[in-house]
Amino acid sequence: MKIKNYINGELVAPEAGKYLDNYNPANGEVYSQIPSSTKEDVEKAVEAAEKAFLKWSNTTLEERSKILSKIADLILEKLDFLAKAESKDNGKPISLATEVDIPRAAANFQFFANAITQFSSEAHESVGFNAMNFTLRQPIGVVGCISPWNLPLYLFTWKIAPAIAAGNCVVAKPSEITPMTAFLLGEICNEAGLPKGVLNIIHGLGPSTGQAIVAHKNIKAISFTGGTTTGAHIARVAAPMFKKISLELGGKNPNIIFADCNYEKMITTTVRSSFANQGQICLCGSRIFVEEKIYEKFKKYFVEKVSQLKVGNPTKKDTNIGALVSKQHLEKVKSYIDIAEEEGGKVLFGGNKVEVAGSENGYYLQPTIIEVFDNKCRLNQEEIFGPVVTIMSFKTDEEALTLANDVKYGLAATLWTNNLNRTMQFSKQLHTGIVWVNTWMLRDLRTPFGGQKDSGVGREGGFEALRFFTEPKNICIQYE
Ligand code: TXE
Repeated sequence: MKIKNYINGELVAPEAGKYLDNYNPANGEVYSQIPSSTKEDVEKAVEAAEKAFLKWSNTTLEERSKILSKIADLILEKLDFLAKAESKDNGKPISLATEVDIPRAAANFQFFANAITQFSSEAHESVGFNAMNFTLRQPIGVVGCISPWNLPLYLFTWKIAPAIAAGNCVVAKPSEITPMTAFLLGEICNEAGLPKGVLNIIHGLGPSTGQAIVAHKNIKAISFTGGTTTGAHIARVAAPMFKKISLELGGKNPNIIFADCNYEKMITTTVRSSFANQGQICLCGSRIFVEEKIYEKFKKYFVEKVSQLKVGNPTKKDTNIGALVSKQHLEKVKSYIDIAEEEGGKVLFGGNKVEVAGSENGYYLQPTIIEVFDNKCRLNQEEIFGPVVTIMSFKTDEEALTLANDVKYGLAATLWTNNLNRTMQFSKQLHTGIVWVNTWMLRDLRTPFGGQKDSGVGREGGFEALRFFTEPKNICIQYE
C-alpha cells in the first residue's frame, strides 16, 4: 500500500515520485510505503494553506468548533480501525492504542473545539490618559507542526487541533517511522467538512521534508516534539527567521519514592511509569530513586511485578509490552544495557531481546531494571527512551532533590510521599515543567505542558497552546 500526501484536501503522490519503506515493528516486514517528499511538495502545501487562510481565519468560532468536534466524533467512530493501524505501525500493544492513543487524539480535537469558544484576551485601561488598550489575538498564518513516532496520532493532533482552532492553516509532518494514522486523518478531516487547505499533511524524512518545513519563509511558527538534538537544530534554523517555536524534547525523569507513600499504589504506578509504551514516552520515570529504608523491599517487589509483564505481539489483547518502534531504535536501547555493564551497573531483571513465536524478526526487548550506584553514569544522564529503568537508593530529602535535579533534562518528575511539607518543598525546587505527586501521567488538558532545560522551550496545552498559535497585538485608543 502507498501512503499519499494530503494537500488542499486531496490525497496526492509526491512530485518526485520517490517513496520510503514503512516497517511493521512486530515482525520486521515492510508493509507500506510513504512519500519521500521534497521542497516542491512542501511548497504546494504552503500555497494551499496560504490560499485557505483568509477565509478560515474569518470563520466564526462556532463553525470552527463544530468542525473540530466532528473530527473528534469521527475519530471515535473509527476507534478500532485507527487503533489497529496505530498498533501495527508503531508496535504498541493494541490495548494501549485502543484505551489511550486514539481516544486522546479525539479528546485533543474535542478539547480545543471547546477551548476556542472560551478563549479571550485582555484589556488595560490607562487611567489618567483617557486611553484604552486591548489585545487582539490574531492567528499567525501558516504554521508547521512536526511530531514524533512514540505517540503518533496523539501528539500529531495535540499540535494540529489548537493550531486550526485558533484560525491558522497548517503544514504538518508526522514521523516517517509512524505515518499511517496521520495519513488516515486526512480523509477524516474531509468527511468532517474541514475546508480544503486548512490542514496539509506531508510525509518524508526529517532532514529533507522536515527541514523544508522549518526553513520555509512563509511558515511563521513551528511546533515540534522529538529528540533534543533535532530540537536544537530546528531552533538554529528558525531563529534567524524570527519564527515562533515551541519545542517539546526529551526527558530523563526522576521517580522519587519515599517510605511514607501508599506502597501498593506506588508499585503498580511505577511499573506503568517505567514501561508503558515500551518506555517510549518522554514522561516515563526512567530514573527511580528509593528511600533507603524501603530500598530492599522495593527491589524485590518491583522485580517480581515486572517479571510478570508479558512481552508479545502487539495484536494480542494480553500483551503488556509490544515491539520497539524500529530495528535501529532497538539496537540503540540495547546498547545501553552493554554500557551499564561497563559502568558497573547491575542488571536486576531483563536485558535481553525476546523472540516472539511467529514474529521472530520483531523488535522485542525485555523490560529491564538496572541498579546503579552513581547518578553521573551515562545510564542516568542520557535519554534511553526504551524499556530500561535504573534504580538507586537515597538517604535524605536533600540527597533525593540533588539527584533528581542533577541531569540536563527537565521535563517531568514523580514524587511518592504523604508528607505535605516535603510535597511543597520538592514541587517548588524540582527543575521540571511538570511534577506529579502520588500519581503519574494524569493529564488535564487545560494545564501547561512542557519542560525546562534541555527538555525544550515553551508550553502547550490549554490556553497556552492557543496563545502560542496566535500573535498578540496591542491596540491603544485615546478618547476625548
Ligand atoms: O527523533 P527525531 P528520532 C528522543 C528519543 C529518541 C531520540 C531520537 O531519545 O531516541 O529522540 O529519535 C523530524 N528538521 N525522542 O531520531 O529525529 C522527524 O522526521 C525538521 C523523544 O526518531 O527528533 C520526526 O517527524 N524535522 C521524543 C520528528 O522530527 C526533523 C519523541 C522527530 O524525530 C528534522 C521521539 C529536521 N532536521 C524521540 N530531523 C519525545 N520528546 O517525546 C528530524 N525531524
